[in-house]
Amino acid sequence: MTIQRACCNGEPFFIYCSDDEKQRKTLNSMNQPRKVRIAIQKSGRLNEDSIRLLKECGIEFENGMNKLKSSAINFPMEVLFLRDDDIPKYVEQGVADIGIVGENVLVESSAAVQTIEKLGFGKCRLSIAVPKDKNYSGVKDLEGTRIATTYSIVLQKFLDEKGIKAEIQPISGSVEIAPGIGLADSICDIVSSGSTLFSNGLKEVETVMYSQAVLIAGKCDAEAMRIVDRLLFRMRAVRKANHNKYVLLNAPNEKLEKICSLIPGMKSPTILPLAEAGWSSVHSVIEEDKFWEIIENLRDEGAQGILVVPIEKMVI
Ligand code: PRT
Ligand code: ZN
Repeated sequence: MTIQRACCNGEPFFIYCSDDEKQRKTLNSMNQPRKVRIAIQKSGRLNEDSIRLLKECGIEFENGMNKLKSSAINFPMEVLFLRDDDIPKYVEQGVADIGIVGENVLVESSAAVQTIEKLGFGKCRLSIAVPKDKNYSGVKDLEGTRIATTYSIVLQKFLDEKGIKAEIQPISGSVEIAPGIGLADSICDIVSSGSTLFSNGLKEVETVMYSQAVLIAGKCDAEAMRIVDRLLFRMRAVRKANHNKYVLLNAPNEKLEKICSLIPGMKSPTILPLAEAGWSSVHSVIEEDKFWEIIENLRDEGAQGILVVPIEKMVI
C-alpha cells in the first residue's frame, strides 16, 4: 500500500492508495464503471445531515434512502447504511471506500483510515462529569476513581496524557446513570447541550475531546480517488455557501468607498448605478458568523434597503 497525495480545488489531502492493480483491471475488464462506496449512519444523529449533504452536492438516489444500500442515478456512487461504530472498520477493510462518522467514534475505533474533511455537523464533546454536589478541584481528583464510559480508548489516552491512574468501567449504554447506581464515581460521555447531564444530577468537569462528523477514506485506487476528488470539490462548495450570505444594498455614492471596505466579497463588490442620481446598488458576499456586526456597520455608514439572501453553492 502507498499513500498518495491528491488535490481538490487546490486544497490537498492524502489518501491510502491500494497497489492492487489486479482489482482495477478486473473491474475494467467487466466494463463496469467504478463507483465510490460511501458508508453513512443508517439511523441516528448523523443520518439526516449526511443524506442532506450528499443531496446538496446534487447527488440523487434511486428508490429513496431507506434500504441497506442505494445507488446514485447521476453520480458514480453507492451508499451503504451502517451503524456508526462499524463505519471506520468497514472503510479500513475496503468494504466502503469512504465514510461519514463522528470523530469520537473514529478515534475509539483506532482504524487505519484517513480523515479527509471535517464536515461541520454532529458537533459535540466527550466530557467527564461528576455528581453535581461533589467538590472537584482539578483532574488530579480523578486519581484512583472509577469512570464509566463507552469510550475506553479515548478516555485512557486522556488519562495517560494527564498522568492519572483511574479505573475505567466500560459500559455500552445509559452511561449517565452509572454514578447513581454505584457503578462508578464519574462518567465520560458525549455532551451536546448538557441537559442529559443536568437531568441526571451531574456536572461537566473535563473536556476529553471535541468532535464533529468527518469524511474518512481507506484504500482507494486511482479511479476512486478521482471520484472522491469530485465529491470533495462539491462538498466544499456546499459548505462554503452555507457559511456565506449574498448581500444587496443601496448606498449614497459618497459613502461607497467606506461601505465597500466593509464587504470586500470574493474579489470585490459589484457596484451598479441606481435610477436615482447619487445612489448605487452594491452586491457582495459576507460570512455568516460576522453577519450582524457587518450589517450594523453598513447601516451606520448610511446603507439602506439591505437585502440578505442565502447562497446555494459557492465555487471560488
Ligand atoms: O445506532 P448507531 O450505533 O449508529 O448510533 P448511536 O446510537 O451509537 O449514535 P448516535 O446516533 O446517538 O450519535 C451518532 C454521533 O452523533 C455520535 O457518535 C457523535 O459523534 C454525534 N453526536 C452529536 C452525539 C450527540 N451530539 C449527542 N448529544 N451523539 C450522542 N449524543 C447523546 C449523548 O450520548 C447523550 O446521551 O446525547 C446525549 C447528550 O446530549 P445533551 O444535548 O443532553 O448534552
Ligand atoms: Zn453507535
